[in-house]
Parts: sequence; structure tokens; C-alpha cells
Amino acid sequence: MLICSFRFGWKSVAAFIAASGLLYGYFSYEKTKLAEQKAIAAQREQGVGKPTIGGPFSLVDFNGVPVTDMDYRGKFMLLYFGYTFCPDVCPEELDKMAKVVENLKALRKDQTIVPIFISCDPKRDSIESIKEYLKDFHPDFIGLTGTHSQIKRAAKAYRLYFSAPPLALDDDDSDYLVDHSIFFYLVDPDGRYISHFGKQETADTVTEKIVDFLKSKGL
Ligand SMILES: [Cu+2]
Repeated sequence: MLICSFRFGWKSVAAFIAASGLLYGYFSYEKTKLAEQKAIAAQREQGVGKPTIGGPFSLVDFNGVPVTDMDYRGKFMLLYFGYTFCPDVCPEELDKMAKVVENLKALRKDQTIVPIFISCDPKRDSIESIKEYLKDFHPDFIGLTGTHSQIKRAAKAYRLYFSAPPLALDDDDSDYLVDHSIFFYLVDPDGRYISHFGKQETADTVTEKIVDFLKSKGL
């Protein structure tokens, strides 16, 4: 009887040890996983592994003055690439940007946001026509253009695609559409890309995101 209970006891101890081992293994696995997740989150926070969007540009403004991204330091930029002949998409997006500017002016008088339109149709968009065109949207709009390669470089920095038809730059045909990605970009006062917004966003959702960003930075 005594032996029997001893055996039973020994088996229990063995089972207990085995179970503890399993539990220990499980918890240390979970702990490692958690630590890894925390490290990834911290990396993200620091911007490590973030895709690099944005960068310097060198263009000409709609007054004919050469400008670079440095000229807009200290202000938020909302950057949009488009063209004045665009039948529908650009006007819609520029209207949206104008609303965002107005919303922000009402909500955050302490922040300056400059809406910038960069023409990606240098063949047809003259500085005068850009200036005239932007008047319809918002008085704060700044229009920029440049040579085809200057614009390409700026677009490339923002990972933005645009394409005039292959012959558009040197033939006489002026009736063409320019294919372009539809995004506008928010850049902070230090020239760092914050976010981009697509067609599905509304002026209100964009405004909300900008205000949230400002709050998260204690601004
Ligand atoms: Cu367009």
C-alpha cells in the first residue's frame, strides 16, 4: 500500500515537472515573442524601416522665381502633382486640398499649411496658366513647375508616377491626357514626409489625420 502510494506520488511529481517544463517553455516563448514585437514597434517609432518618401526639389514658382523645398521650412506643405488640363481628377483633389486648408485655418490657427501644386505637364502648363488656374481653388495655393527632368526628379522623390504620352514633349500635338498617380502629401515644417492621402479620403478625414498628428507631436 505504502509502495503503491509512493509510486503514485513519484508519477505525480514527474508529471508536475513535465507540465512545469512545458509551461516554462511556453511562457518564455511568449516572452521572447513579446520582446520582439516591442522591438519592432520601437523601430517603427524611430522611423527605421519606414519607406523613404519625399526629398529635395528644385523648381520654379508661378511667379518665375526658382524655389527649393528649403523655401518652405517652418510650414507644413500639402504637395500635389497634377496638370491644369486634367478634366476631372485634379480639380476634385485641389478642391479637397483647399477645404483641408480652410479646415485647418479654423481649427489650428497656430499652424501654417501651404498647399502646393506641382505641374507635371511642363509642355502645356506655363507659369501664367498655372497661376490663373489655381485662383479657382484657394488664394493660398502655390504653383510650381520646372523642366521635365526637374519635375521627374521631384516626383521620383515622392515615389509618384506620371507620364505624358511619349511624343508629347516634342511634337505639336497638344491634345493629350497625362496619366498620374493621385495622392497629396503632407510634409512637416522640417521637410519630413508625414503621410499621403488618396482619392478615397475626404477633406474631413485628412484634416482629422493632420490634427491627430499635430497632437501626437505635442504641437
Ligand atoms: Cu489630374
